[in-house]
Amino acid sequence: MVKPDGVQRGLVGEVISRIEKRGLKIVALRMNVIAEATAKEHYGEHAARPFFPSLIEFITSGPSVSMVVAGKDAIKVMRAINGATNPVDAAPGTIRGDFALDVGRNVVHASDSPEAAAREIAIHFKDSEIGKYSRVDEVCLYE
Ligand code: YYY
Ligand code: MG
Repeated sequence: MVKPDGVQRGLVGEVISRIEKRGLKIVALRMNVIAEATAKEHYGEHAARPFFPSLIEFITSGPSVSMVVAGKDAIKVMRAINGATNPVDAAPGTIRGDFALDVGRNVVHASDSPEAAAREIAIHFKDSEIGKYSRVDEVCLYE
């Protein structure tokens, strides 16, 4: 997900470009303003944390871009592309390490496990919205 700060800062293309160039396949994509109830469900694991109210306020403050990304080790690779949660600790070359400074404005979200990915995808997309296709470069990307 490109969060509202990423959209406002014109980073949607940059994020998508990094995902595509890495070889990961975007199989669903939408821009919308996430509803408060949806945001609370998405970040449910953090409900008791002190930053939860501001996180929900921020994530619903404007349009974000949600995606489903597929490919070899997609979850691990996506987390690595994004970088550490706190951008101050994120390595240069990662999205957060290149474009962010504040943990509350860290540009992107990615699921952190297969279970989380299944849960989060179901929150944001219907099955029928997820495309099934091959990219022509898959013959070069994969051994
Ligand atoms: O999965 P990831 O986004 O890298 O971090 P989480 O620990 O799941 O936290 C979700 C989200 O909450 C984080 O991207 C920013 C925000 N947040 C915060 O504002 N302040 C913190 N101390 C920790 C997290
Ligand atoms: Mg997380």
